[in-house]
Amino acid sequence: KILITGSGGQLGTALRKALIDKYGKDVVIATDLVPKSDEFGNIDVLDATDQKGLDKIVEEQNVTQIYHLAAILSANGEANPVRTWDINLKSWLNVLEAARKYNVGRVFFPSSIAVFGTTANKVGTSQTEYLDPLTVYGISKASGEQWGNYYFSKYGVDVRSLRYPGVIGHESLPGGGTTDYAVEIYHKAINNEAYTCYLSESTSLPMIFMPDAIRATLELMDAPKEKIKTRTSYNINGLSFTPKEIVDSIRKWYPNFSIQYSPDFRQEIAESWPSSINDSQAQQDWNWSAHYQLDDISNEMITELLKKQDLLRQA
Ligand code: VAH
Repeated sequence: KILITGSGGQLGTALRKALIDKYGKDVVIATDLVPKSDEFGNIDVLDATDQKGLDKIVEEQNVTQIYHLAAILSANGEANPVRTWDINLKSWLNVLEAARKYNVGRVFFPSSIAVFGTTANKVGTSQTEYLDPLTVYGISKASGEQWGNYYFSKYGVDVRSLRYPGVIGHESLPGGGTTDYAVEIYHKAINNEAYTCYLSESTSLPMIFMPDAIRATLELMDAPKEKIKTRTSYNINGLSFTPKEIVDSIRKWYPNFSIQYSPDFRQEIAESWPSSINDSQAQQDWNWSAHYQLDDISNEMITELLKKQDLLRQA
């Protein structure tokens, strides 16, 4: 059985579908704080900070893989730093302990470009830069990577991890991230509404389209063990762009799309992150390469969001 925590989140929603497609509905145990049932089956209730509840599922259901997606993201995380740290680390240590105690085969830890801070080179940020993150979320991911490496080297738990850039997808509305503008903007465009962007127009950030992010995750988890040379986390890149560049792309479909820029506290977070990522080690170790460029992303986001809108109208 495959357990997902945080299955209702932005990545969790898409990963749940991909894992069900790959392994079948009966193999995937999707969990989150809030229950849900849809055409893919149920999302059961599990608070990943509840060690007993997690252990019960792992032991009784003979879980062989865990994808730990439950976390509080960068922007929301700043509202209550100590609570963010507690939730992000307690849940991750629960997962690592369950994996150790019950011999779970593989464990996935989603890290983030948020682990980088102002010391790292901003352009082509490499795998081995010094990590001085400036958000609690980034601190929790940087230390989460170290814990994963520790459980691998001390107990042999097969922990694998990716430093996701900002993820763009149509599957769900993102919650509490700094890169969420790149999803919100498409929702505004298809409704012919103006968008107020909370980052300045020239703020370049590394991003990845959801299909590339999911494929990277499955390719990493399927790679033969001996190919995994990094047990903290791999940089992966999709592409980098600025709000101005995504607006120019959207205007190929919506020429009158209007935007205004009103930077808020998330501008400072974005400026502490890389503007582009070097993922050459992932390319070398397990053959990673992204497929989607910006206009492909705009095309698919607009098409899929319009389809959803039509379905909602017919409902
Ligand atoms: C966030 N989407 O904004 C997440 C991600 C790189 C950004 O970690 O917090």
